Amino acid sequence: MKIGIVCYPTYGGSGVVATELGLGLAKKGHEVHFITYKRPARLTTFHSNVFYHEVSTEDYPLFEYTPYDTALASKLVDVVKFENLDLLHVHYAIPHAAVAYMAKKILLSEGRYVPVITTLHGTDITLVGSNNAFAPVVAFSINKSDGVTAVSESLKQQTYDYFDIHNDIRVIHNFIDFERFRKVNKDHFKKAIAPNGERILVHVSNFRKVKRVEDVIHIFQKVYQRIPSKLMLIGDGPERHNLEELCRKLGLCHETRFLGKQDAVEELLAVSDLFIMPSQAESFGLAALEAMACEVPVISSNAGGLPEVNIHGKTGYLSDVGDVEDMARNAIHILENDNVLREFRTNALEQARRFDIDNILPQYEAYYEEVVKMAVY
Ligand code: GMT
Repeated sequence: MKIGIVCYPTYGGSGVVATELGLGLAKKGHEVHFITYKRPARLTTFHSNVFYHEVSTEDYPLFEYTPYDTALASKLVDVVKFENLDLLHVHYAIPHAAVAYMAKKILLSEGRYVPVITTLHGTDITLVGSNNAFAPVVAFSINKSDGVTAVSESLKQQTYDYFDIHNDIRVIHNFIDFERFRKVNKDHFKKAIAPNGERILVHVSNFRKVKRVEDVIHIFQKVYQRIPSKLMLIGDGPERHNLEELCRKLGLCHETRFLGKQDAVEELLAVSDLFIMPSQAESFGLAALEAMACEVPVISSNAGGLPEVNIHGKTGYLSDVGDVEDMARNAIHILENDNVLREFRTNALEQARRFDIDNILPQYEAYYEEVVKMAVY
């Protein structure tokens, strides 16, 4: 198949999933065309059947805001026609689903039909999408998509709860590539970070308010009072300054490392003992799955789709959002005993295997076939 993928090119989860999906499809022989404003962060090497089409916008004195949506719609029309695409798969509803609908209508007016599949990722529904500024367009474009997928059962349900949706939503969970995410020996890293054999706790995110990274630091403080340990904070974002301040206030600077955005996050996960994800909202929690694939148990909130990934008492523990006492207690339980930690590590890997890319990718391929077949002109 010739597939056009529209996504945000950044390190965020939706862009990562879209890029890894595209690369996986290309490996299986499909021709994949990424259409976005910058080369996707995870598209780092050459693949013979992967193409990248950059959307460029024109600045004009009249525009206070550059009309990216219009430029993207025009690009989609151009690429679908020129590359003869069979399908457009857009990731993150805003603005991609609405823009794809516009492109589809333009193409239809020229006698060319292209089906559109929209994948909902989370904040496009739960935070941004449900905002009045976007809600009518989000609902409309979901209803007008030829196929809709959500990355968890929870997100599917929330979409039906927030909007008047009369389209079917297919759940296709996020996935993991075990060729990349697996526990490898990185003892030199471990020695550098925890020279006295301390336990290593880790958090990876975009440091937005929704991630509640301050809870990570409070949990770490309680763990540190009981068990010699270190904290690695990976990623960057708007809360970073406040978090650094908090570490200073709590006297945890020497035990905490802010590592910024990391490309080879799997190498740091490989030396970690516990992953912390106390999010306010989380449709799936891809970062937690990546940790589990590297045999790292997870302490998380029970928000959104997290219970579909992290199994309470088996791969880690779930607590109510904001209950740092409970999260710290559970973290200590896992970390203070080698045998317990070993068992949680094994379970985490076993659960992660359910989301192996080799199991999930065929679900997308089958869905593509289904949507293309039932296409209504
Ligand atoms: O987590 C973020 O803030 C980034 C966001 C995105 O859309 O880039 O992630 C969402 O999509 C990921 C991939 O499907 C999910 O694993 C994340 O759980 C989801 N984030 C939220 O729901 C907050």
